[in-house]
Amino acid sequence: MSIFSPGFQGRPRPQSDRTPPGQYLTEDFPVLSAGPTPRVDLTRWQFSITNETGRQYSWSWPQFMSLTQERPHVDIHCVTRWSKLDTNWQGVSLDDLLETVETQAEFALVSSYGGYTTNLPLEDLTGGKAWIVHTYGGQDLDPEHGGPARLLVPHLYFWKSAKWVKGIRLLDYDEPGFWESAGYHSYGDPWREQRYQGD
Ligand SMILES: Nc1nc2c(c(=O)[nH]1)N[C@H]1C(S)=C(S)[C@@H](COP(=O)(O)O)O[C@H]1N2
Ligand SMILES: [Mo]
Repeated sequence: MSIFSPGFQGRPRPQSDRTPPGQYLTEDFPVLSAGPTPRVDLTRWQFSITNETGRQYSWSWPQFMSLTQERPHVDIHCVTRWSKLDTNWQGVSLDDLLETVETQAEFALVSSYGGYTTNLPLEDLTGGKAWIVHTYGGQDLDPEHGGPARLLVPHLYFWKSAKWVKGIRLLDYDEPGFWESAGYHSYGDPWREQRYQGD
């Protein structure tokens, strides 16, 4: 007989030591979009990084796809409390995209086809922590999940991972994006439960 009585545990066990506080695990892949899904033709698709002096660095789809491809295997955490473990993506590291970019900027404002924006420190896009991904689970990224390509920054809440990513502006000052202007936390670390301003 077990000496542990399931009825008398002090507190619920976390579902995994990879589940941040206040999150529950899901096997689904919920779609969260603040507006309609933009359709972006690959012949017109362009991704650009603009530095603080206004200099623009751009990649067409073939140029982007010819860069070194990485396969991040990561856990993702949405501020609406679902977390999904072991997601598999393919894309290009921001380290590679930023390699030729001249900048002293500290902040980044990411923008999407469709108008969505989100901000983060430039430091959080470098050091092997962020990618522009075009494949999920071995398939082309669904338009609903951000295809043709989205940002993936899994160490922050998933609203920072802009779908249908179009460009990144590097700035000397922090400029809040769409959800950050609506009261969401400016940084959004799921392990510190930084959901809303003041958390
Ligand atoms: N362009 C754009 N990117 C976005 C969003 C959005 O509404 N528009 N929603 C964000 C939020 S709140 C989350 S949780 C994730 C959801 O990604 P998914 O729909 O692939 O699960 O995308 C983020 N990126
Ligand atoms: Mo979200």
